Amino acid sequence: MQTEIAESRPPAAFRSHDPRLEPIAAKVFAGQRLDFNEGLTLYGSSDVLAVGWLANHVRERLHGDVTYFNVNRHINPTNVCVAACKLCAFGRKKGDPLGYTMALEEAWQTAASGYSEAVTEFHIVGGLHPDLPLEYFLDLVSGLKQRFPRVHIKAFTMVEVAYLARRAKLSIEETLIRLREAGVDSMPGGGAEIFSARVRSIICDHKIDGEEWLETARLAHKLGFKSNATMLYGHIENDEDRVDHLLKLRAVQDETGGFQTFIPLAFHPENTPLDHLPVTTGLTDLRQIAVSRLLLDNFPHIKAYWQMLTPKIAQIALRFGADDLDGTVIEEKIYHDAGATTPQGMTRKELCRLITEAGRVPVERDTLYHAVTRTEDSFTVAV
Ligand code: V47
Repeated sequence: MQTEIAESRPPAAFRSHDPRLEPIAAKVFAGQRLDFNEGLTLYGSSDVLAVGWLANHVRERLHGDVTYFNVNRHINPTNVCVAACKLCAFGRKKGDPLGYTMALEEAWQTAASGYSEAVTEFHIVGGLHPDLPLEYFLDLVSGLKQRFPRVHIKAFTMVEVAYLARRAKLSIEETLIRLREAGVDSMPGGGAEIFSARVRSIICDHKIDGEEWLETARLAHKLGFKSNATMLYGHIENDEDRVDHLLKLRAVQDETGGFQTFIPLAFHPENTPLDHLPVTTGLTDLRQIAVSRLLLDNFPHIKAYWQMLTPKIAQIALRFGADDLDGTVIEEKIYHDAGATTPQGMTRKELCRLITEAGRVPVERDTLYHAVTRTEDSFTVAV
């Protein structure tokens, strides 16, 4: 899936005060795959702008100025969770007064609130509830499909799928098939965190391990689902853990081609047991976007999730390798419980302004990256 490139020498515009970037630049211009040590060099280089320049080169080779966004709505049906991940400020134990679980009718009403004909995607994730059976989630999804037949349902992380399968005593494949029959169209990228067993055992030891996350994604892709992938960074991981994570995703993508978008997620420590850790800085976030673009040569898209990065950093990320800003979101809970101060949603107009002022061309997409064309009161999707 790597791109075919004719050039083999860095264009004259590439300049860096870090000589270690020169052989990497030559490989990037020749369309060659970067290896583990080169990944470490990109993380360790003092020349973040040159790393960003290279990532921008790849981004423009793939997408020109086109920058994607969508009109979506997040739905989090429950925050009750059997896991007690140190990274998380969202989950609550059963019986906690701050725990909530939506009745189905309530979840459908949530989907409808703030809904307009413009919404093309519901993004649904939640806690690992100890009592809700698979049928609750099947009914939730099929009820949404009945009420909003044109809306794409991107639902349940690999962690949730594996948990639902275990509780229902079904295989992962059988669970995925049941979810698809109910109306799930694709899967979001959450729950991947960082695959390193050492780090995972500290920040999310109740979750499936990295190999299981990757295997669940593999099975989903083999059944024809598209999905995204994430990486949580900026906590206790090191550069080796980050490169390892990215190369493991790249290897699965070589096998399946099922990942659409990679979304690096900066850790927000507030209200988590890790609240003594500092928040990531702007340059760390931008470097992470850039290294992701450079190492994940077989991922079509890199998303700068504005809710997490802030709109200002997400806009700059469009010049550091990102080609997607995510969407209108409408109501975000996971980051806001962890102290995010960004707005909970953004309008199409605001997203387009961020993109245009970055010198890029906004293209509204559906979840599968088909362009959406709108007239005053309807939209069509170019398939
Ligand atoms: O899985 C949880 C992360 C993820 C915190 O697929 C935290 O299009 C930072 O996956 N600080 C959920 N991160 C969000 C997610 C996502 C977001 C946008 C788009 C897509 C997509 C997926 O958020 C979780 C976890 O990795 N998370 N708590 C925290 N305190």
